[in-house]
Amino acid sequence: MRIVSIDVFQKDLPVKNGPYTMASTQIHALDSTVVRIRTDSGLVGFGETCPVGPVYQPSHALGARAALAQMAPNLIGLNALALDRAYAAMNASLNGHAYAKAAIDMALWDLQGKHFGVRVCDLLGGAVTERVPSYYATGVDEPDVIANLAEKKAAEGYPRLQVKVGGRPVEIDIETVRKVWERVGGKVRLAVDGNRGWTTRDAQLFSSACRDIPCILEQPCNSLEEVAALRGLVSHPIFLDESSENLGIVIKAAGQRLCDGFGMKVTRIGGLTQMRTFRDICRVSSLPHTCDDSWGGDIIAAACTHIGATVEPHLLEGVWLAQPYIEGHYDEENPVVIENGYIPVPKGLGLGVNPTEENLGTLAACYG
Ligand code: 0XW
Ligand code: MG
Repeated sequence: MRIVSIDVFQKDLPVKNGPYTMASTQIHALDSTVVRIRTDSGLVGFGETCPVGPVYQPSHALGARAALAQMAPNLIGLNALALDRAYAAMNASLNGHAYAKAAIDMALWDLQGKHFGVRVCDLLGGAVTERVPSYYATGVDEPDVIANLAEKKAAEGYPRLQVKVGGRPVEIDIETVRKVWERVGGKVRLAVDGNRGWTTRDAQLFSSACRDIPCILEQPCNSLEEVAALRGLVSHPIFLDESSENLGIVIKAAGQRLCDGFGMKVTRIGGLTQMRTFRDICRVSSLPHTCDDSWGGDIIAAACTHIGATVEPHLLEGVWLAQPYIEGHYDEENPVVIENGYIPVPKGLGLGVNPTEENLGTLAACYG
């Protein structure tokens, strides 16, 4: 099955009730990139990458499409089933830019599933559940606003909540998490995500002020070194998110026990091929983790859900989807949705999401 063409689409994803506020950025609308790979067998595969603005991570929407322009011509004619060979061709065309390679990788997994007549979760080792636990991430806002939202989301059935902090005095973050815990304590699992916004001083102040609240601290500070410096100084477990940029860092962090888990993004790590390796490193290291992306539509949502479905339940912290913050779906017959805090695994072959032409956005480039 040979790759005959690669189409790249630009898709706007406005934030419902936006903006979405994190420690260092406010998000009003997302610029997503959808990839469609056609093959000589007639099968078509879809992938997506959607940086959550240009500040969250070293990735941005225009960069994704420029990287695809660099790589796509060198993929035409390759065997779509030989994923590692295709990945090698991407690496030979462009150094880095894992988040752009992820869109191609995702589309190839989709094609492989369709070719063999199975779902992507089957290719990845098999689903341990058909209902994957999700979590809801609040933005940064006033303590009472976040406490009300947390109570509402816990009542909807989410088994885990992530409260965003950072970018303001840590005393307000402490008040926010205290108020959240008063409302939802014992009902949900709690993560407190600094999105790199705290100093090590802030993290220590928070941890001692909230010693009685069982929560994990996700990417509290900017760098891996700052986060590692907190080990032994704070009483809460620490997860890496933004700092876990590639498998090399994951291996180092797991081997040297620099963290207690990860908030992982499928596109940041380079797609489902890398995500499978990441999952296995975490399994042998007994490290819990999420299977998320920074943002994205149904294609990314399906990819996160398929890999999340294959993680041993005691190690899966949840699969975050942008779906509650987005209007509409790419494939209205097979939407990927959160129902009472859990995501049904898509039933169709491959990723199980086949966008209609009118939902793909604007055709930005064609290769092949
Ligand atoms: C909550 N998320 C998965 C979505 C936002 O893009 C940020 C991210 C995170 O955990 O940092
Ligand atoms: Mg995070």
